[in-house]
Amino acid sequence: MADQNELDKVKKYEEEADKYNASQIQVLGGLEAVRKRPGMYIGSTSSQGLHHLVWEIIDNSIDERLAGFATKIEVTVEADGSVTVQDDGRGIPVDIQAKTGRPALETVFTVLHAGGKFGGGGYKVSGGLHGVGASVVNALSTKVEVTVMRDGKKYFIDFDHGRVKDEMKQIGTVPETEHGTIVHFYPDPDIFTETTTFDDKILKNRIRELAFLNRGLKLTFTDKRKETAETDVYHYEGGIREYVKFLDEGSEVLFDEPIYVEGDYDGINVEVALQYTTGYKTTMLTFANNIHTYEGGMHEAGFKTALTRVVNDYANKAKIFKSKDENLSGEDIREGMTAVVSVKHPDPQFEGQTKTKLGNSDARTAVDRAFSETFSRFLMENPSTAKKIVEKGQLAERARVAAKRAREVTRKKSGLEIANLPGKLADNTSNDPSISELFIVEGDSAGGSAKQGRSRLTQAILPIRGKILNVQKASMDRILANQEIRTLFTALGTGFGADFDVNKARYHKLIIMTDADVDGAHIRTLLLTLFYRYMRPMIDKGYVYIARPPLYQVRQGKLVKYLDTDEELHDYLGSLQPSPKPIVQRYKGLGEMDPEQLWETTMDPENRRLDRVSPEYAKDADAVFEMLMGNEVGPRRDFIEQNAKYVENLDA
Ligand code: 28F
Repeated sequence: MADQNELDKVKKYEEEADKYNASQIQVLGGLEAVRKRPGMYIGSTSSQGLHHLVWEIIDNSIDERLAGFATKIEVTVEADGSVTVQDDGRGIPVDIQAKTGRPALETVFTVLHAGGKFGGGGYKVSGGLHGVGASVVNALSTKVEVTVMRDGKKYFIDFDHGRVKDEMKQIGTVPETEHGTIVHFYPDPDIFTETTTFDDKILKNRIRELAFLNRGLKLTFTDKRKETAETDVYHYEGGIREYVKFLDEGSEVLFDEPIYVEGDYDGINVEVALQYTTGYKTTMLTFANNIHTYEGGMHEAGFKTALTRVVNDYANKAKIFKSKDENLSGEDIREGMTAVVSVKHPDPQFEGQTKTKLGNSDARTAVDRAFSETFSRFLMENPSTAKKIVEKGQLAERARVAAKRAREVTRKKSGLEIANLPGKLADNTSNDPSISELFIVEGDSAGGSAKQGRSRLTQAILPIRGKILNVQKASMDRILANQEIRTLFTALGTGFGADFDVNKARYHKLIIMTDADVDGAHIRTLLLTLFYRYMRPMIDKGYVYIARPPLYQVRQGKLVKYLDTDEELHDYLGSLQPSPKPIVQRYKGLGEMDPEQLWETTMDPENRRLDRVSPEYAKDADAVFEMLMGNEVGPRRDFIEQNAKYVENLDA
């Protein structure tokens, strides 16, 4: 009989083997799950999801920065369209882990949730919306190559569709001063079926934002797809102070340097930078762990209440106000303000429709405490600036009250109530907003087809005539005076300006349906700008969509197929039998489709493709609009010259 010691050893060995097998199964199971439901991990497989891969890899470098090691992150789009990210951190550990018997580096890329979340110390900043990392990128790439430099040695491992191709090995030595991680990946076109092309504008914007949000961190961007590849460097010693200056570029400001506050409260790092312009536009950007919190949340609430309280307290103490009933509203105090609020929280809770609302209530207290003390001191020490801020608020209040009175009068006169919705609108019959959709359709003829082809219960149609709007010249004022735009607000039922209430929206889907040409792109830019400026909560709630009509119809006998690009058409025609002869129709516009075709291709919830408009996307449209409206002729001419490319970008 074997002694107890021997038996224990065998048992232990068996347990280890089980553990190992279990972990291997989990590996395959985990990455399979990612490939099966990519949307669960990266939001979608559209252009948005594609770019999410880059954000995940950069996030890991940022984590290494926040842990106190990386100082530089280089992002490169290679000539073949793949992406490389390199940091100068410690390098991902390469030692064999006791638990799995595998190198840590391999595990980071093959086990779901293994990477990025450093045990103890640092912030668990990575993860973003979906709490995923390197392994998700690996699961969704045909090829990933990782190079690690650590302790004077250089290691390499590569992966094929998420599986180890060549085991990790040392491939050389480097000076001890050279350390870090290089990740080179190829997104899988079988997953990203819409596009695998990275958009340099989207990449640059986010990289710049990260540079502002992580002061002192050096980020670079190189696009080797261009003949003359240049490297853009993003490096801001002033951090969000420079962000505020950047946002205020070209505007007159109230004080020399933005007010800046930084503090740590209960393990929450808080930064606020604030400036006032002499104009009316309010810009308040809030971030939690480098994620833009479009829906706001506790950090934003803390900032707003602190700002309102401190300004009112000051005005009372300084006897600018004779009594408390002169206190200004927060909205009036914020008019003309540009502010960036950034918190880094050890355990951020993201809530809301688009998971961009910070739910941690301790963030409210932290921002309030950090900001109010410094800001009230600033007001005491700069009485003339303080007076300007208070007077600006008073002016905003007077203007608001006057505008409200004027609105009430007009409303009574014109009686623009839902009871008499204008004739252009073909409303749907349901009163349930959650199933109601409003299609904003370019052109009367497409509008006519849409009205005939739609599902009456759920789909309302509002035709918009692009010509009237004349996007390139119309100012926002003129656009708002446009009858169809006013009809849109009336139909939506949300009210306007200060009265805007997203909870009153009569439709939870607002669908822009324009042609896939330059005019269509213009009108879409205009509408998105309008929504971004005047219906922001509709976008933040995820209620705004873009319909994607196809470009081609191929008919072969009874078989009908719709296609989007020349390439798809080519491939599809190649796959067909030569007879009967396939008939190809190219749609020049929505107006060319008959009601059945329009329904089938673009409106039928079973078949159609809709892109949800993200706040970033709308922000970009707003910037394009600003550019088109600007006085500089150069950019506008460039835009018109490159418009074909632009349409492609919008579609990406
Ligand atoms: C281009 C992308 O991914 N950089 C990274 C590190 C550093 C460490 C680490 C990463 C170890 C076992 C999880 C090093 N030394 N750039 C990157 N740099 N991950 S990812 O650790 C990951 C953990 O499982 C690191 C000491 N501690 C951590």
